[in-house]
Amino acid sequence: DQARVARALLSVSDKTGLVDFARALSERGVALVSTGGTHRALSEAGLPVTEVAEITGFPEMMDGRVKTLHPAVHGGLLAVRDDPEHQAALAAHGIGAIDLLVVNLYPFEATIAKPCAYDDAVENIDVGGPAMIRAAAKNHADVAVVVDVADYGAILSELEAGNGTLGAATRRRLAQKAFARTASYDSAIASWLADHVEMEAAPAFRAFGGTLAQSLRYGENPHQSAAFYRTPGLVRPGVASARQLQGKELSFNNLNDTDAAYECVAEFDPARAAAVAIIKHANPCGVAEGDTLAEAYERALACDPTSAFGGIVALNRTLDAESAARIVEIFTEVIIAPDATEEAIALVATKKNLRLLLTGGLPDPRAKGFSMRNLAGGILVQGRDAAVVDDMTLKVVTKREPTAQEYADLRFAYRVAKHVKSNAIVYARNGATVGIGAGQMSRVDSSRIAAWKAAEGAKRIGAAESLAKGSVVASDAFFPFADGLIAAAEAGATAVIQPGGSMRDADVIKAADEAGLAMVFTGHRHFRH
Ligand code: 93A
Repeated sequence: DQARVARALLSVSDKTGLVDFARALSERGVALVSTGGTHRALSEAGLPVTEVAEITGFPEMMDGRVKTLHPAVHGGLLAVRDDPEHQAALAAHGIGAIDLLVVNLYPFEATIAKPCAYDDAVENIDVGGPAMIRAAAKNHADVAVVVDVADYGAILSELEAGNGTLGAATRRRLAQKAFARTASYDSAIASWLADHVEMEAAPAFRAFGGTLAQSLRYGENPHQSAAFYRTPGLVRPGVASARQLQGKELSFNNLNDTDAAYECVAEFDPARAAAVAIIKHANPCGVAEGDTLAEAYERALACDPTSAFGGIVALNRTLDAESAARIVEIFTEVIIAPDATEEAIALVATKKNLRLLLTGGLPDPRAKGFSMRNLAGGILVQGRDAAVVDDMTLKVVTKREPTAQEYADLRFAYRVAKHVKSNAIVYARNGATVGIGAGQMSRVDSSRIAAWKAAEGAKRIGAAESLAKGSVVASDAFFPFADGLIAAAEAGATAVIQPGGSMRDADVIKAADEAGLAMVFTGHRHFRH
């Protein structure tokens, strides 16, 4: 599937390697056509070259804004070689086919990289170049398009080897590169413009391919603009696919927190137990399992009822009347569940502002996917944290092995810890969190906060001992020193789950043995920043 290159159109801003490339083409017998500046460079080098104005019958006009935007150019690029009608049109209008297009665009990115006037940036938006690139790339069945100076050498070698022809695979690869180039060019323009307009939302993401789901009134704070985009080809059930049955419009923070809540509760297999996660500021303030959702909610709420006020409640089973009745008793922003009974829906309806989101299913915690966040001048992309404790081999490192109940609680606590901002420390007992320490810069501080929460919980219910007594503790990353672990033992934990892998693991294991703790290593860290 070779295509002969008889005629080439060259129109380049960056003239690096141009003359050598064009000379080699010319020596192969390829006829050359080019735009003003490119034409000048080639004729000065003594190469035979036709000016594009000669072909279009129009001079380049309006400061070069209109030079190649003409049927004589686009017809030559888009005509299908084995379509008789297309060939007849070429003949009827005296248009010559173009087999090779060589274009690099006005240097928009380089222009805005330096301080520049607004109008200079605008003038450096190439219109005719991308139009030609897209036309040639669309017609890659017949046409080759080169957008990168670095490809000149390879093209010449292939023409040499192919006796003046280029292969179909090469033309397709070049077309892919061409569309990638025009896409990144346009997103550079859109991002630059975003800095010059009051945006409803970041256009960079629009360029990435998201579809606008909701214009938000504001972002994390009222002075920030915001929007919510759906990822194309969405398959994960969750906030983005949810049906909102009632309540006020969701805000940026609601959406963010609801996502955190649902991803967290999705770690708990609904076939094993009912589970509820209550989230505040993207951190769980109580997670629990139970025989029923109402029981799970009660136990999750008990962990930290103060923080749960104004929180998001996520459930792993169909919301029933019993649990709905309990949830509406305190101020809650959002309820999210796979489904809800008619009775539950009616109960939630008594709270006009409370949002109820139904998703039809739980997201798979093992799903691959990716997550993104932006930083100044770029975007960080990573695979989801799809590691699940049930798939991990738990290595007992202490003299004592956890009991069956401790094992169950260790796994429970580790599932929660995955969804707590680092440094994360989670105390859990009988399938419910009793103290969560989140987002501290020091692990020992997170341990202290979690232990303090457990002690507060005991005071609240008039218990003599901290709720951490007889609990297990999970840490999202290894204990770098024995101190955090000793703090956990003092708080009353009897077993520990953590990734392991510290230089001082031996010290930490020794401290655990001395305190009579059972400890397991997972080999998987769950940082979440
Ligand atoms: O101003 S344009 O958008 N209008 C056009 O019709 C057009 N055709 C080619 N810019 C256009 N070009 C661009 O001119 C090419 O993409 C290339 O970057 C540049 C080459 O101009 P010259 O050959 O005059 O140096």
